[in-house]
Amino acid sequence: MDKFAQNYVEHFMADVVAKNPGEKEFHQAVREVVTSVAPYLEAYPHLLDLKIMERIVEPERVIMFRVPWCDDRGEIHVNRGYRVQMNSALGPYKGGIRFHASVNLSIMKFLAFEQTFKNSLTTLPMGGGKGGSDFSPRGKSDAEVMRFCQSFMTELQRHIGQDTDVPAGDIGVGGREIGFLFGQYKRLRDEWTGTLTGKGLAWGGSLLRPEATGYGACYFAQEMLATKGETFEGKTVVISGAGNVAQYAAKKAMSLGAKVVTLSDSDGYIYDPDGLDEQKWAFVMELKNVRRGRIKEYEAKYPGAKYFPGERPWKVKCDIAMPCATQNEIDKADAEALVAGGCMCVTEGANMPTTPEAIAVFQAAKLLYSPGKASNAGGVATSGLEMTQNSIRQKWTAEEVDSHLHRIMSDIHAACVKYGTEEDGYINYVKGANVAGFIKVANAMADQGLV
Ligand code: NDP
Ligand code: 2IT
Repeated sequence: MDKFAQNYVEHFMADVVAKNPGEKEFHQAVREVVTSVAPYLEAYPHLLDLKIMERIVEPERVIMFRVPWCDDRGEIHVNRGYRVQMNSALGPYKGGIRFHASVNLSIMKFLAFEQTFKNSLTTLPMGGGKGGSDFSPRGKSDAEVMRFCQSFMTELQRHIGQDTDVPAGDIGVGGREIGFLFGQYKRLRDEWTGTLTGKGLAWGGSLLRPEATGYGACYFAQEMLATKGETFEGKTVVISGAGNVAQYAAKKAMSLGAKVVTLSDSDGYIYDPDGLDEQKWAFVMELKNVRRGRIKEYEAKYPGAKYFPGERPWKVKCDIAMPCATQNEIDKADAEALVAGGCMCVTEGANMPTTPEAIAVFQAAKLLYSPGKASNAGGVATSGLEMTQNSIRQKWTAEEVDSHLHRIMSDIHAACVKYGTEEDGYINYVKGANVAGFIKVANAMADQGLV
């Protein structure tokens, strides 16, 4: 980076930090993007004059609201709900809803900010947004989750709509929660529209939406590997998480001939040296999605596997790592362990799972490394396809959706190569994704005047 870009980033970040005190995840996400785009801004100074960067980090609207609900014993609880409507330059706000005890404004803003560039990369007409609550579905009954979702939607419904803001799932929000949220939305608004995505197949959902994030991440990894003449065949894959993204990343990696040896949750990870197979995968699906159990139960069922409480899987030797749990789950020491273990490719299924120090380790070692906003975009892209199907009141086949998903992931890869290839030929996917995602949003904002 030249002197101008360096100065620009430091001044810009000083303002962002002063204006958004304590929002460390948001600062982290903004710093990464502004570092990537500063040289581009220097080359196109009209974007500096238009203060595009200053506008892009300021959400168009932040909604925070009380969510009171009653548990099965009659005790009253109060959680906080959020919707960050970040940027609508390219389309209606679009992005998931996260229910997790750790949710706060910083996490909502970082996710909405990332979503803006991710959605731009998909090439579909979607702006960026994110929502959620510090409600933890863990240990709650179905009835409690339903009452919470109904209370949450009772406020949220006045801020969303099929042409305004279209939420979907994220951590802690899957098919069950989308069902409860959609039911309450429909009841209050008396309209049947595609205002939420990730819906059930019988009531407006798209085939392959549940699979899309994990499958898309594998399609993206295939493109990355192909730049080195490699494939998934015979590779050992380490995956974190055991939720929606991890489940389908594992399934696709297996079907492409890889051996998936780990899964995890926030309590620990399992290592299965023989790798998952179809039967073990079906056990995980039932464990997580029906019984809502913990991944440690895998060890009791398959004694060849070992459970490591309180640890993350990154010390396990592998060829490919796919973090699919949460933000900042790979730190510098984890990254060093992966590099030392011979890992050649890190493809993010989660949002911002790798700390900046860990990214520096991967890039210094010239690993194939892709940021979530590029490699996990298959989920929101397929949400975009669900919106299209809802609008034209049609349903596409799985093959049709899959071919769109394949093309979109491959186009995102091509955009990363175009904007991220460095002089020595190394593909800097962080820079590529940030610049490619930014250009469209910035130009749209420039075209649309001072709003
Ligand atoms: P799920 O709720 O289905 O699964 C989340 C998994 O990650 C669980 O195994 C969970 O374990 C684990 N996890 C959650 N929080 C933490 C934490 N603080 N520390 C360690 N492990 C944790 O969520 P998804 O699979 O949908 O989402 C996973 C990631 O992928 C998130 O970063 C999300 O933003 C991202 N993503 C999701 C998309 C989607 O379509 N669903 C699209 C694009 C990105 P536990 O049960 O212990 O909490
Ligand atoms: O982070 C993400 O891209 C998601 N959670 C999916 C969002 C969506 O609208 O499908």
